[in-house]
Amino acid sequence: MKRIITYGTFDLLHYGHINLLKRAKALGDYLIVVLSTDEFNWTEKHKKCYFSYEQRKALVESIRYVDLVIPETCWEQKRTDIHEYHIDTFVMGDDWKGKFDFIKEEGADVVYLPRTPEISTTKIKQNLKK
Ligand code: C2G
Repeated sequence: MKRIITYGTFDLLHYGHINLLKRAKALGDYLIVVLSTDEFNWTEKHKKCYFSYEQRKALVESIRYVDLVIPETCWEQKRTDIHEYHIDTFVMGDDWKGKFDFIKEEGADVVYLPRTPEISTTKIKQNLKK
C-alpha cells in the first residue's frame, strides 16, 4: 500500500486540480489531501477563499482519486504528517519545485508534477469579473 500526500487550497475546484490529483494517485494506492483551512489561507497565503473549508473539503472528498482529506493549519506540519500518515511519496505541482525537497530527510520521495498551464483560480476570478 503506497501512500501519497499532497497539499493545497483547491478553491473554485477546476480541471487543473483534478489533473494533479489524478496523477498523484497514479503514483500509489492511497491519496491524502491536506487542505488549507480558511485561517491558514488568510494568514499565511493571503488568499480569501470563495468556498469555506467545509465546502472545499466536501468537493475534494467527492473526487474518485482522493482517499482522505485532512486540514492544513501551518507550514510546519509537513514533516510530522509524513510520519503520522506513513507517507511514501510527497507530491506537489511544479510551481513549488524545490521548495519541499527537505521532506526527503523524513524518508519520503518528493515529486513535483507539471502544472496544467492555462487554468488557475485567479484566472477564473478575473474572467468572471469581465
Ligand atoms: N495546480 C496544478 N495546475 C493548476 C493549478 C494548480 O497542477 N493549473 C496544482 C498546484 O501546483 C498544487 C495543487 O494543484 O499542487 C493545489 O493548488 P492550490 O490550491 O493553488 O494550492 P497552493 O495554494 O499552491 O497550496 O503547503 C502547500 C500549500 O498548501 C499549497
